[in-house]
Amino acid sequence: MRILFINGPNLNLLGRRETGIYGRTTLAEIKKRVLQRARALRVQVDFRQSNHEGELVDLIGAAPGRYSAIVINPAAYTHTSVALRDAIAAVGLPAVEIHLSNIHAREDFRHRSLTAPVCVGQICGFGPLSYLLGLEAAVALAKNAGKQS
Ligand code: CA2
Repeated sequence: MRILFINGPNLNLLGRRETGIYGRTTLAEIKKRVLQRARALRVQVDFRQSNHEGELVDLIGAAPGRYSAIVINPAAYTHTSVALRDAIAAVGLPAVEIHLSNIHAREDFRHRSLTAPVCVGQICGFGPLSYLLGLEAAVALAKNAGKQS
């Protein structure tokens, strides 16, 4: 089983700026933790980040047949991107939306997610743990989808 992790714009800056909101853990460290947990679960993970909306759309579009589920932190595109929403809806793979911060406890413009309605669910507010919870959810969803097909 292969799970695709997708990270949106500016998440490459994690751990270096805005540490009051996002903490001191870098994306490389989060990736390490996710891959470690994936090994224990005996699943493969590809972990990607891009600052470009079109690249994120392409990653999602290329996922069917290669991955069983998607875990996505669309970052700022969560709140703006019809293109990402349409891409997730189009591929028909189970997707889990994750966020480090609790977007519902922040500015009003972060309360709305365009992408969450086309995901199975959303995990937010747990810091780097959101990624590990996202992995657990994706593995469970992929196993379940396998049983039905
Ligand atoms: O809490 C999350 O995971 C977010 O997806 C992070 C996004 C934000 O736009 C969403 O509303 C919630 C921001 C990612 C950029 O992270 C930075 C890290 C360090 C310095 C600047 C930005």
